[in-house]
Amino acid sequence: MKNIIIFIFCGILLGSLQAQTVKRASMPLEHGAHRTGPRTDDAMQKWRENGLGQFIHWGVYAIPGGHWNGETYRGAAEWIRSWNKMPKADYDNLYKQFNPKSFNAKQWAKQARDMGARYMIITTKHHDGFCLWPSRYTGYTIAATPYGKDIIGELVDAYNAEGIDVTLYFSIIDWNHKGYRSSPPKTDGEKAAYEEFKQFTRNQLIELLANYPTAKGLWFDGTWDEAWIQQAPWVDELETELRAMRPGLVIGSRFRADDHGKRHYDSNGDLLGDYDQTWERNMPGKIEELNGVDWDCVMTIPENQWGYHSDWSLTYVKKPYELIEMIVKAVSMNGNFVLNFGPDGNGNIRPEETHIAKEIGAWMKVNSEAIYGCKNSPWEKQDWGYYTQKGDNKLYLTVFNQPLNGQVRVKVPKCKDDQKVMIVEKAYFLADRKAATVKNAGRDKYGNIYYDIDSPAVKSGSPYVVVLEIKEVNKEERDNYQQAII
Ligand code: JFZ
Repeated sequence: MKNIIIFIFCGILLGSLQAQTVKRASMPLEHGAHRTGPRTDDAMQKWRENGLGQFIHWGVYAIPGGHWNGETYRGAAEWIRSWNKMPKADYDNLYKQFNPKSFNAKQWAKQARDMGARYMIITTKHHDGFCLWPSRYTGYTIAATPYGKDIIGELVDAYNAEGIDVTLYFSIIDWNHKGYRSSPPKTDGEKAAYEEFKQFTRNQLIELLANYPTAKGLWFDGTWDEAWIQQAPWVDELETELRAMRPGLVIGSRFRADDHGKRHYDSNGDLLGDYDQTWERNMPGKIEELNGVDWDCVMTIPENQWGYHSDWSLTYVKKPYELIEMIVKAVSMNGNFVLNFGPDGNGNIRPEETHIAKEIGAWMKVNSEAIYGCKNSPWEKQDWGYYTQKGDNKLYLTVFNQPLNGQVRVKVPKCKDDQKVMIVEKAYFLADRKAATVKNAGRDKYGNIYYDIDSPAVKSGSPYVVVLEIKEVNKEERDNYQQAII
């Protein structure tokens, strides 16, 4: 089993590497991308402007929390059922104990809002098949637990009340359904069972959209099985049906394959779905790797734990500073950053996660203007940090690596119209809106202009933001502005 999992993960890894080196071709496809280029509608624009999201992995795996019978499972806690030291029957009976007494959807939602999350992705059903909503199509749901109440409903209401959009995570892999399989069905019996599984999957998805009319997106997972890949035409039809049910619905690239079994990007190199979903615990180095697509980065705080694992001492754990850098970096390359939380079996968010949420929130409170609604800037990245940009005129410099001489140097891009030059109309620190002094730092041998922003070292060591309001002006006008900024 362990080998199978390693094999699956290697396959997934290769799949995502492929997605990053897309070669464009042109061949007729029946089940390729339905669109080339990013979506332009309001719902997608809202998704794009979110910047920061929260992921929540919660299910019965939170009860063992990475341990069984005094032994520790070092893999991802939500995969503990696949561990040979945990009997399947024991796992499959955990739901009878699921009674998260401390669960408070409003508290989670408030914490997410205070962190600055604009959307939340919740595991409605992970690979084990356990449903956090009372599905009519299986008995293996929250309705059969001592808790009994609809957790997805509670979360959707609480998050929406805080102004946070909800996206429903749904695993196609379902270890609890008898018709589910990873390899393509061969015998008639297997085929019939798989057909039942497909109908079950469709029913559940329609049920989710019907039950939660405010849900903005579906985040699919577990779609790498050969059996599923071979269902491409049927999945394509299902995707169309779901989109028709919910106009504006946002679905990533991890749902269906194309005619030739290609995932994420079709055989012509066009993105399948609305955004690239390959950036799992990983980020592009440069925007050029992205082919102009929308994308999200989903990130764990420990190395690879999504569900609750009680022992984080077994793993490297990210610091708030690193996560803040990832948020800014993602937005600087037109992506959304989604940070995962794994609440425990009682419904508590662990103190380490609460601490991180608070630190990120404190930073976002001051600096979120550099995140929400921002996108990549054409200004060339420098080693002090990242540029993000709003519209054509507002540039945010988030400085992570404070220059020792206190001068944040920027390279001013040339204007397309060579009669024009780019000037800085206004410069200030986002934290206190105090003006920053901008000095002309001369030209290099290629004629590129540089400015230095006089930026006193920030004592807290916290990354800070300088705002530049920029404008293209005619060359002769430039001196007026230079006086203002020197
Ligand atoms: C999957 C799940 O197996 C995991 O438990 C978690 O829910 C995560 C969000 O999704 O794991 C993956 C899926 C895809 C890749 C890596 C791990 N990938 O593309 O590299």
